[in-house]
Amino acid sequence: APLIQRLDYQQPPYWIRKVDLTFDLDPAKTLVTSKMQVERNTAVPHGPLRLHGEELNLLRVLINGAGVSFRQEGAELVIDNPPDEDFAFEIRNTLCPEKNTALSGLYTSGGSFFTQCEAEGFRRITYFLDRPDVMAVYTVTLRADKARFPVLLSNGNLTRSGDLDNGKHFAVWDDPFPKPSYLFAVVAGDLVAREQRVRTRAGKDHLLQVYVRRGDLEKTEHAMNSLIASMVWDEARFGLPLDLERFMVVGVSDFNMGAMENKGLNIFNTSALLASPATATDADFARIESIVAHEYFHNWTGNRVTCRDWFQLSLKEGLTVFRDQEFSMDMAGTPSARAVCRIQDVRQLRALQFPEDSGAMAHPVRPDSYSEINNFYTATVYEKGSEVVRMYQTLVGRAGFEAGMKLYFERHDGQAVTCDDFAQAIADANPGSALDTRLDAFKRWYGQAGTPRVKAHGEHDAAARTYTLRLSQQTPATPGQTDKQPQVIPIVMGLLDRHGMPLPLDADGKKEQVLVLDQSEQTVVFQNIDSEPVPSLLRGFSAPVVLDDGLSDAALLVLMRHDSDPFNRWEAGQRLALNRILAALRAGQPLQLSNAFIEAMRGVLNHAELDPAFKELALTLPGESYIAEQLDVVDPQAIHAAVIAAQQQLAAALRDDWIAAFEAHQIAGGYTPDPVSSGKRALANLALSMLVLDAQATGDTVWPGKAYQRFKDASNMTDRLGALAALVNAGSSLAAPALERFHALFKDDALVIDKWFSLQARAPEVEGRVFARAKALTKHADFTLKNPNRARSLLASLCMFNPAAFHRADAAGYVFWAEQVLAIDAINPQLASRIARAMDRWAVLAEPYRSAAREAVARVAAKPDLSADVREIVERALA
Ligand code: BAL
Ligand code: ZN
Repeated sequence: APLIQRLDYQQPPYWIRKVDLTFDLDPAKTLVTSKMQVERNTAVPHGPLRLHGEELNLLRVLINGAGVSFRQEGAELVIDNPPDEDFAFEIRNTLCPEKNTALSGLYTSGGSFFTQCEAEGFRRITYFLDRPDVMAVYTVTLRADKARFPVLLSNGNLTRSGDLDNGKHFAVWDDPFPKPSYLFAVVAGDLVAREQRVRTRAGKDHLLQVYVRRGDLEKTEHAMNSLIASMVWDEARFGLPLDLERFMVVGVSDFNMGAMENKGLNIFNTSALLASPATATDADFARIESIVAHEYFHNWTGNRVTCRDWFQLSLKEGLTVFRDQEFSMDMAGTPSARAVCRIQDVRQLRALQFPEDSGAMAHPVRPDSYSEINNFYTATVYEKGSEVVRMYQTLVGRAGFEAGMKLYFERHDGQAVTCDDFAQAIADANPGSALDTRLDAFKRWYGQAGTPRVKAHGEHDAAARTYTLRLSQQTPATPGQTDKQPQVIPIVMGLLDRHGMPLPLDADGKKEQVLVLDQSEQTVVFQNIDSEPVPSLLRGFSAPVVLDDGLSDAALLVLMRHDSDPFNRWEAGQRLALNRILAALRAGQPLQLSNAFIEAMRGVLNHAELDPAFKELALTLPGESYIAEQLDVVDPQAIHAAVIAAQQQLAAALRDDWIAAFEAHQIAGGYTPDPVSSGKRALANLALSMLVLDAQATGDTVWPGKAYQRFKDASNMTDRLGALAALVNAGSSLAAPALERFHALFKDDALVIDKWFSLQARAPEVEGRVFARAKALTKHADFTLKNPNRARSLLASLCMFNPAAFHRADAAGYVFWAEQVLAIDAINPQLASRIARAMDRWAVLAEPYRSAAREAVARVAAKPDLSADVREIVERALA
């Protein structure tokens, strides 16, 4: 597949302004008639009309009602000499939705029709200028068998519907907003809806609907509540109302992504939509709330203002992730609950984006080239992109950012624009700001890949009563980018005295400020500092960088106990743990936690004021992939052994405290997924897992028994899965009967069975048993590669989230990976290329893993008929 370059962008030679689509829906052979109004784009040289199309049967092509000569060139339909004047263009083609296992374009799932058009799925429905800068108004007529497909949905408003001959019926949908083809959607099937009418601030009435399969209706209440909360929030925070009379959300079990923001007709993976206390965990409830919000927020950031080309993907994704993260924080409420959200987001960034930024697939937030755009729906474009948006807000302030957003919509509503347009709007709304004065340098965040390393070193001069902070930055080389320029890095900071009291930073007595690091090296001097302070830098994780402040354990303990910034309190504890783990790994010695660390953790666990949710995060050790990020040569087995040793020591040393914590955080009464209750459940579950782990070491049978009982009696999935995980992760002999029971209880609930697979594939490895079990599970009657959730629940869990089970000295993990990637690639290239990314960082592995991993990647790359998706991943890995 050709490499597409960002700088090659050109406007299309034609615009399609209006589309009238008719679907005769049949799973085996759907007929599509597309009538378009086409207009020559006089801004670019005259040229042929080239339409994208894939896996289509072309029946006829008419221009102004008459046949026309055309060529098919690769996947393109080419008309060499279209008229100069506006013309009517008609295409007829058929396609086979039931054979569409790639789940891109129009496909069937559970007997109903669904679409996924982002990024380039529309060309699998009909021939089109399938690019986001071609925006058209759509009218869609759907015709189908009424008994099998009673519900017929598309974007916009339902304008007509009725019965036809032969048991068929039809519906006509009009979407008044011009949109790119990637936002087009169709749903047809036997679905039911939860409905809610709402009135916005402006007094407009709207109908909200959540469509699901019969039987799932009672699992849609949380999604509906989340949708309403999202509407209220977007109006209150950014002044952005719902612009449609009807807003529909539909669930589908077979879906490559989490969800999709099609105009007025969002389509959701059921895993991001359905929740009940009995079947979904607190984490599921939180994830659903944030994804419903994310898709809803796209209506403005993505749909009303869209991307000029796919290189600008972060324009909508980074911004919309930022918006959903802000929403989740505002929903969480208290400062402590907000901090918990922030910590979770940063953990996610470090676990997924940091490794991406230092691996074979490292790319800028705005990539420079791609061969398959689906490969760039990444943690960098999404999560790092969100951090970039957060830095704008940090540099111009919250009110300044809101003014910038307002200007962005004033300038660009209805347009397809670039990241530069967004940056310019925020800067222009804040003249003279720290952003405006450094805009070009700030935009390096869009162009430079790699996570910047920031070093800080402070010196106190007792005689001069000054504290001099020397900051430096360096961004490591990434594939194709060797020389990096300094980034603009906002560092929110404060200084504490050694008792933890905040020190004034200037004559006004300010206790916190934003330092803007924009040079390779910079020095800041603080006056009137009587004694050696403890710097608290990068508060709230104010920039996506790795900070090395060289702080001693004693200084970290001061921060952990006293920092006014809860994020940095958490971070200090993580750093203490990380320092121990890294020291043991570097020395090749067994890990031994210090007493100071253990006592600090005891202090957190028993703290009278800290929230349980915060305690749970503080007492959870850094993840194995984040630890790997700190090392030049990665031995997954050694990292795993160090983490397990640390857990066991923490489990044993705090045993009585874990018991107290477990008992103190039981909840009486019904289940609600609010932050306070979920924090209590999270801490109780952590305590239980520690107690079962410790019991495994001491031979105690009481706590495994209690865990089993709790597993059986649990009134909600969070507690049930928590107890099951405690047994499975500790390797208890009660794990097997509990797993069996769990499967029997939930055998008819696919989303819960996904958890069952995932839990087993993510269990801490002991002597190859977890790998063997995961491999055996591919033969389980419930396992299939055709359903992305199911495939990921086993394969991504093992290959991407269980390094110690996957990276084996005998290379069996890599052989397994290669087999699965090839098998999935024949069915669903997008899914296969996700799993393929398990090998992104083979080059940093220690031997013997490194050579064996490379060999497996090379074996996949040697297959001649790979999809463009997987080919790009493995070739970048080998480059
Ligand atoms: N636009 C793809 C799915 C999402 O990010 O919402
Ligand atoms: Zn999105």
